[in-house]
Amino acid sequence: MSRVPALIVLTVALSCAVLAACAHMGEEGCGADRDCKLDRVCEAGHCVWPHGPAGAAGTGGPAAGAPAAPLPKYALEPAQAMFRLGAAHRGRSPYNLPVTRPEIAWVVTTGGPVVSSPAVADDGTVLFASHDGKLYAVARDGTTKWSYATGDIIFASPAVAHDGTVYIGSDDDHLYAVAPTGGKPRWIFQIGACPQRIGVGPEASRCDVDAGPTIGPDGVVYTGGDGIYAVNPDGTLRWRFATGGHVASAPAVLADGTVVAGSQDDLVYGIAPDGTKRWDFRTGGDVDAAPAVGDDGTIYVGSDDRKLYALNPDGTMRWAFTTGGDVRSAAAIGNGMIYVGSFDAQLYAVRLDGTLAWTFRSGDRIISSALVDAKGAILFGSQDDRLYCLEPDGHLRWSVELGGDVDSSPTLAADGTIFVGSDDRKLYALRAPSSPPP
Ligand SMILES: [Ca+2]
Ligand SMILES: [Ca+2]
Ligand SMILES: [Ca+2]
Repeated sequence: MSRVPALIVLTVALSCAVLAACAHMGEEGCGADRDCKLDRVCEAGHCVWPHGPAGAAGTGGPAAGAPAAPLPKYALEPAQAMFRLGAAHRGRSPYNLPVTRPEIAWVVTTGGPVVSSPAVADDGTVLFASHDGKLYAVARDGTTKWSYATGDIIFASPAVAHDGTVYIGSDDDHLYAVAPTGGKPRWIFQIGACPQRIGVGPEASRCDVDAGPTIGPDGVVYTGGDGIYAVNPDGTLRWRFATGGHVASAPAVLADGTVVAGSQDDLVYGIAPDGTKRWDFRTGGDVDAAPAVGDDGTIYVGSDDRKLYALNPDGTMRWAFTTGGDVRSAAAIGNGMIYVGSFDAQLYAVRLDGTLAWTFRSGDRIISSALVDAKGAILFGSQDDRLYCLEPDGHLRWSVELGGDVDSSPTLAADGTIFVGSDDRKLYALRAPSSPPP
């Protein structure tokens, strides 16, 4: 693990942003595998099907990292403004979804698809990112407060720390800590030492920072790249755990501090707070879905082998539930149920014992992770370009058609406003007509 001095990294990144010389993100073709839908990979600027499944063997093992400095344990309430609404990734909102079909209150149009899932800060500011490489901060009325340009496209979702610092990962292989005012970087941390940070081919995407980031209860920032990373709030490396494949899965944190993340080496890893491996669990495909942790510590995680797994906190399997397609979306946990979308276009409601309660069929693949509201209603997007709201029993409450795939996971503000991104380059704010303006 090479720790490049922050000043050098900052200079390089800012040069990229200013000159736009590092950006390869045209609407046609691709700049990295992550630009490509499904399992296609980016070769010579075009999305193509690989010749066979990438079955890289796991080479997991603790890697040399900085010694872990002691941090105050649970000194603060866990942060909530991040992907899946917390480090347990339950996707459970304390607020209520609109009872009637919401209307579009405003949109922010960016320069690329918005796959990133928005986060709402304490002051109501909406943070999200776009394939145009920028992190955006938008006020409650829809006006853009600031944006911050990274050096490549962004799939990741922002996470907001207690002091307002916004963390975002970019396919330029860096994790950024951006100040809440003015969008200036507090620090920039390079993930891995991939020889090609930006551009085409597997080497350019292996160190992409497209997982999370996740803020642990102690403020440590967890993300992925060519392994699983723990970064201290001051921007220094806490530890790195090497994996046998790219980590695109946002790490989740168990109550005892165990960090759980999946990898394209087909394994789910449980990593102790000191960065050493506690266990791993082998699935039959890439694990690009973020794990979610139930109230009893059960870990729910999907795999490209079409299954949703329930693992005990020690990494042993409790059950596996088979869907009809790849499971890339994170499971939502609420109302005594597990909700997960699949590439077979269905959202599954699975009981805690692994039996099926019901399914809802959308018109295309589901990558978007569902949100469960305070009363058990469910919200998710589909590649049929719709955002769906379901009653707790699985019946449709309403749906809204947007302008492109909805791979972004929607989030919900206290006033009932929904925020979600779409491949039509827009971030949407949706609000029921009866709701008062913010
Ligand atoms: Ca990259
Ligand atoms: Ca694999
Ligand atoms: Ca579509």
